[in-house]
Amino acid sequence: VRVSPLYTAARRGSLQCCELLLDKTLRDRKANVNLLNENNENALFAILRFDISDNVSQVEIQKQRNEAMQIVQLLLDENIRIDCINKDKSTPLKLIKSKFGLSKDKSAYYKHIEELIVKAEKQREYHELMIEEGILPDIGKLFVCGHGGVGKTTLKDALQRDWIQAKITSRFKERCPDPGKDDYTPTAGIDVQSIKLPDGTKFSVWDYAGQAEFYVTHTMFLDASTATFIVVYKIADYRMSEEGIKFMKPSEIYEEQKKKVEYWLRFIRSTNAGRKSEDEDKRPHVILVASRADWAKEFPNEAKQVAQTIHDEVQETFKDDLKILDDVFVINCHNSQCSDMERLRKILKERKAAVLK
Ligand SMILES: Nc1nc2c(ncn2[C@@H]2O[C@H](COP(=O)(O)OP(=O)(O)OP(=O)(O)O)[C@@H](O)[C@H]2O)c(=O)[nH]1
Ligand SMILES: [Mg+2]
Repeated sequence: VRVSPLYTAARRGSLQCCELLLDKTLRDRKANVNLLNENNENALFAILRFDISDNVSQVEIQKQRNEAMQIVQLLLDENIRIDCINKDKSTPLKLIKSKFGLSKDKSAYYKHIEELIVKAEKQREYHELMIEEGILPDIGKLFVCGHGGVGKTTLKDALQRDWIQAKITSRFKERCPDPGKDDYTPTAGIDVQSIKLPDGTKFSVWDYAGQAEFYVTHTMFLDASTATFIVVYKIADYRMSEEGIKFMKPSEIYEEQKKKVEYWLRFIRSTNAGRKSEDEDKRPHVILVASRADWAKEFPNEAKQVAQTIHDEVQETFKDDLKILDDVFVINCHNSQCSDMERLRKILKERKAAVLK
């Protein structure tokens, strides 16, 4: 029977053996991660077929599961084929699904593995897209960053709506949720989409999930000198406490929001390491957008002031690496026809024209 050492090691759940076989210093003597066994299964199937005995202690079970998950991640990092089809016409993901009927505990374990695989799959799709996008130089690139739930996807949608669409969709898209009512479906990974502003100007928008720094590689910002980054943060917020919802004014969350903005600016800067430019125009251009303007409508001056302060402070901190535009935006991301949204569109268009030149 033809079985590769890696398959056997994974089948037995031996993390140490898998690591040895895939050790980078082995170079071309390293195990081939995609070798198949007689049933056309690669090592990803093998680790899914690794059975942990029920007759050992809980601690031991947990330890073995942890190791198994590390093996899965190791194989994924080595670019193992996720779409491998065995003789029964099954794939690793299908095999996992067949395990969901098991005990609660076991299905949680397989769900975890499924998550790892799906995440890797997304990451790979995204890399492919990146390569395709690389040959579309005529479209301005827009990267929308910011923590989860700040309003990136909402903003991206609103930018595209003209007044007719705004009217048609006003009952749901233009309506903004109250504090505590803003639950939503988070963007998974990165959503790359080609959008058109109402006047027809096109952009390819890279809408990140709040957690997307995990997906980002340095190569994606190779042409950051021509890209535009929008960093979104909240100008007002709320906390859930035992007494209910506690509303937070701009001045109360200023420190926290500034930290978040700085986090993304550092992130943008770090992915551009080594691309420092003396020429200010060649630095990554960043637009700061504060969302949830509607929640701060009782303190419009405070909101403007806090946004301006955050802007001025980070502009100073990052002045050698990033070009943070002078414009300050405090926006309700649902309101596609407000004057700040219109001003944002105008800035984006100018930026694109400048890049094309
Ligand atoms: N009131 C109000 N709600 C907003 C605003 N912007 C976004 N929201 C709400 O906030 C929630 C999250 O918005 P999204 O645009 O999906 O957030 P996101 O930044 O894309 O989140 P991730 O994809 O998880 O990173 C949704 O319920 C939106 O309706 C705003 O300006 N005002
Ligand atoms: Mg989103």
